[in-house]
Amino acid sequence: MSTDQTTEGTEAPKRSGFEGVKEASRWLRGTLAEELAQPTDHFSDDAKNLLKFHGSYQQEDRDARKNRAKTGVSKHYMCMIRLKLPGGKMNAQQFLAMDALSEQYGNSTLRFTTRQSIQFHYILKSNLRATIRGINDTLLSTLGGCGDVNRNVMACPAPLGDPVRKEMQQLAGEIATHLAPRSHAYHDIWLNGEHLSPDAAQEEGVEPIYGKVYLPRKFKIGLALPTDNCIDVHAQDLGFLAVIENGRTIGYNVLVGGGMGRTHGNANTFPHLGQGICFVEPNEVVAASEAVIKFFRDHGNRADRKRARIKYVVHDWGVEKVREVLARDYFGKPIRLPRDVTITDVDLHLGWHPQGDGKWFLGLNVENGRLKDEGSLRMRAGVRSIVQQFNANVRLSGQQDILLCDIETASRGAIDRLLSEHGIPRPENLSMVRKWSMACPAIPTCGLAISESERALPGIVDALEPELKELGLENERISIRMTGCPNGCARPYQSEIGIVGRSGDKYMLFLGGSTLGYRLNETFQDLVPRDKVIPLLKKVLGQFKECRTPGESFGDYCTRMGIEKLCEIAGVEKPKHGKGEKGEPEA
Ligand code: SRM
Ligand code: SF4
Repeated sequence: MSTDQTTEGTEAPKRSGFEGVKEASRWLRGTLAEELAQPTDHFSDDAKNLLKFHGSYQQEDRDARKNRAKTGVSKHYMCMIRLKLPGGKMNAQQFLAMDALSEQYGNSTLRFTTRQSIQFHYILKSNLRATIRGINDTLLSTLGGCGDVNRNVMACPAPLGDPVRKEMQQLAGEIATHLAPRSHAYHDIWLNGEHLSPDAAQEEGVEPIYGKVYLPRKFKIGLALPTDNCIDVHAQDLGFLAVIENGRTIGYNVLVGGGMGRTHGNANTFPHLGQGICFVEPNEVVAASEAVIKFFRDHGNRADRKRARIKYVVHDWGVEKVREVLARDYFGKPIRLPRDVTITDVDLHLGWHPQGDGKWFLGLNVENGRLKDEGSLRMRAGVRSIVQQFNANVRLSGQQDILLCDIETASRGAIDRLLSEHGIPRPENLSMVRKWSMACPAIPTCGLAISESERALPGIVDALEPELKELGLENERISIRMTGCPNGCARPYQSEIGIVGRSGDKYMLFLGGSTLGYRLNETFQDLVPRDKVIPLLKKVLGQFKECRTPGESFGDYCTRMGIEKLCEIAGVEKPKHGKGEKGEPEA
């Protein structure tokens, strides 16, 4: 036990207020239906929190806030809607329907997320039901997109037809179905009692996996290959890392306890990498998911939502105890230890690739996941044309990009021309650093944002590109991830350069992660004004160029040097680690 807030104790601490709201919600109903029927522009606090389980967040247009406040007008309320899209997979018709819905009810953009899903922004409360119905009309769903349940299940999206990926993609769907909430509330509220699946038709009142109070907090699952960790398996609450022999998956190492979120100034919150607990065979994956979820349901912290993720149970108990309790109480049989597996690569899946079935897929970089038309870059219109004309099925990656799939060889030329007509750059013409960058939405939609992110990172990359070129580092794979607050939605604590909103236009800089996702970075500097980020990085990159060992990556170099030395190189003071600001717990 290393912190003062252990996840077990003799006397149960008082449950957080939201636990009572969930329990009294009549299986996620609360007052949602009544409030939807009222001609108001926003929900009450309790309804707002239950709304998350249905895949939507109530937000406020933060750009409009100042002017509205000046003129005495109240907040501009609106909703974000998040799909549940296992493995990021949808067909051409579904994609086109999402695109049309964003035009009809949203802000004419689609936001591809870091978990292979889609978010709609700027949906008015009065349009919420119509949008969710529209989504369900295409047989997609938002149920469990957010809330204290299992979230979108990730799996490598590449449609390569190899048995390893095929199985992972299928398992992603099976896990998602198995762990979906069974309450009828979603169908009753949004679809007027229509039942889409046999699961939904089960007896009311039965949540056999979650129980009445659902989980203590969100829960995230992902499956990855050691040769292509494009979903950041160590960031998942529950990660399955394939163990492959002779081109086939013989089983999966089960990693438990990954997560990024931390709170500035709170040492009891920190990012944490998933730890190897056991090995399971492919046919045990769904049962193992249920077992770990139930373990979390019973042992997660229900008193303090800031410390409620499964990573804190793993950290506080240690791997041995988690393994023992899981085996005894949840697997009901002895656990096999994880195998030796090393992650060796990550593929962004950009550019043209043969699928292995005579067809092709084209991976396109969507900067920070925002599919929009802006100036001469008409990415949204271009993607829509390709999907429409060539019936391209769609997959989204965990790096916020889009894969257009199942394309005939004969169509490639016409598609390349469409890219040019819409000003869409070929991935091979984009800089490495832009391809390996990600930012979260932050301002104006995210209520938790302290600083800009999605709107700031393109400018930072613009400034970094010429510096890297001057240093001859333009072909180096350097991942840069930015978030508007420490919650870590773009997984910044795993990247080689992490930029995290700290206070207005000032950021914390982190260095030393790995593009492969198995190492956390460390705080390099705190409270860095946005315009000082590049000058600071430039000094370190210059030394990297001079002093790296052959083939050494920027992240490995920073780790080898250590933060103290990097600060010396940059001519700045070593950061004083405030509580929880080191990227690792202090205790
Ligand atoms: Fe996230 C909350 C956006 C992936 C950690 N996240 C939020 C909210 C809903 C803000 C809120 O609670 O009011 C953000 C909505 C912003 C907006 O305007 O749209 C938000 N998170 C996102 C997305 C859209 C970022 C993106 O750039 O794509 C991602 C949606 C994923 C999806 O499709 O399901 C997203 N969020 C993540 C990830 C990455 C991942 O899961 O691989 C993380 C880090 C991993 C983890 O969970 O620890 C992440 N989001 C958080 C946290 C911190 C949780 C914690 O344990 O402390 C919050 C805050 C919270 O839950 O209280 C949060
Ligand atoms: Fe919002 Fe923070 Fe997540 Fe960015 S990291 S979307 S600012 S919660």
